[in-house]
Amino acid sequence: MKTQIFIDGAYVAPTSGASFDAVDPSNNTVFHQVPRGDATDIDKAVKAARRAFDEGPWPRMSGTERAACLRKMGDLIAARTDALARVEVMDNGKPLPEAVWDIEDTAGVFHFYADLAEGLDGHEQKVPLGMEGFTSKAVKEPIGVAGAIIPWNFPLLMASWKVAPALAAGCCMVLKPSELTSVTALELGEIANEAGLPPGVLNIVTGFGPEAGQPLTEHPLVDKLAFTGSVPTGSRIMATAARDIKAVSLELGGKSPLVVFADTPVEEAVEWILFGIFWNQGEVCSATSRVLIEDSAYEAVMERLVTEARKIKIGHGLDEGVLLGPLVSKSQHDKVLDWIETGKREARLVSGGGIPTGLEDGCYVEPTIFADVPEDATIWTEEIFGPVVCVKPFKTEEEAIRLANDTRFGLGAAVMSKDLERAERVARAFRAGIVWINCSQPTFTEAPWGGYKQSGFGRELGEWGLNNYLETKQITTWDAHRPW
Ligand code: TXE
Repeated sequence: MKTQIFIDGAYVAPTSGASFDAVDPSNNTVFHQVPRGDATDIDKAVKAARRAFDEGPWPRMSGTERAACLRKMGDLIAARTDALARVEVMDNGKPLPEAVWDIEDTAGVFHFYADLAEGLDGHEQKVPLGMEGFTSKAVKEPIGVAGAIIPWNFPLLMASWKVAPALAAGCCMVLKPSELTSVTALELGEIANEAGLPPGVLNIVTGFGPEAGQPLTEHPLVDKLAFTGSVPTGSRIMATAARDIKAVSLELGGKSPLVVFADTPVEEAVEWILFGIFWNQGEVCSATSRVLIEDSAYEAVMERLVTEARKIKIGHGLDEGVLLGPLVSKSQHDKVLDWIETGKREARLVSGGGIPTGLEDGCYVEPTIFADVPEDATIWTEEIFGPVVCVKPFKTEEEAIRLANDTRFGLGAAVMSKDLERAERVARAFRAGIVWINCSQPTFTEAPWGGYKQSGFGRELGEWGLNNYLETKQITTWDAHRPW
């Protein structure tokens, strides 16, 4: 585990010499010291990235050359899967099998963007013009120096969603991981060096939001900011970026609905509700936190949901068979428990709602289900970001769509029905960027990811993720031999 930040291809102590605690949320003990970067370190990192972009080889290499490096990074991450996953369990709390998925996915993201980098070679689009004597084409170029600020729910995976496409595009980057889960991100420096990434292309500065994140958003040499996190921080970043017109992409929170029609087999509905909200402790931006069930199926689905939720094994992420680990931190734990208290006043608690017996030393919360939640209840409208689901019956398709869309968020939405025409109709009616039919949450590196409304803008993953880091340039030529 690294104890220094990574700037210009080397691990260096932060200027202040200070560090902060990495805390294991399963027992609230400190397991590591993370370097506490600040504005001075961010300035050094941004200047290193700027030099690497303006003078270094990276943006001038062919996509195929960059791809070789990205592919190697993917291979090196894959080779360290077990070690990185175990650190992720300690830092974030998630169960080991889920941490292993994260790391495998992270390696996959680097491999995917290696392929897309190759695709950039020779990529130019002829633009037909309405005037003779001129020819025009559009070419893609890297946007420049990118600053990435990421959250704590999928620590290394969230880094890869930004680092891999940025590097594939030819950008240079400064990455600021979440102060709650910085440990695996710091390993990326060593991996980058082993893969032969030129110095300065990737820089990693750990630290707190106001101390390290804010200066990155304010730095005049940064061209583009990519952020995943809360709405208030996203709003602040957008406002800061507006000062000198930096490009921004934001992936913010959600309050994602799942609409279950009565023709869905009860077991299938329950399986996807459980996965949708209790996977990763519910600390998922697209988590199925609101469930709408057609009233004729409401009782049956609720009964099975409660029965199955009570069977979920809660415990340390490294223990066999555990499906629900602790929440990421004491403050997130307190926040979720506060929401549950609010929920008890606003709706009917039908399962969970407390700290599991015997696990009082960690940040554990029982899988919690609220039923008959009124549409003006704050637990129905606000993101809780924990293992808490709100359920409500509906009568008609129109009502389900209205309730599903009645939110300031628009990240995920899901519908379950054996009538695929209806499912498709509802999917199209959702005002959300990611829509699932007959499932909820599966995420694919190839497919666009991002939100409508206050869930942000810009799309990550797939070719859309690459476009976030590309400029489009028009090159128009006058054929001097032809009349003007
Ligand atoms: O988020 P923040 P927090 C939601 C979720 C959660 C809540 C708060 O509801 O309970 O947000 O989590 C950096 N300038 N999501 O406090 O503050 C910070 O250091 C620049 C949803 O962790 O948004 C971290 O790296 N950067 C979400 C990152 O922003 C700043 C995932 C996220 O922190 C900054 C996480 C500043 N002024 C939380 N202040 C999702 N969409 O998946 C903080 N940061």
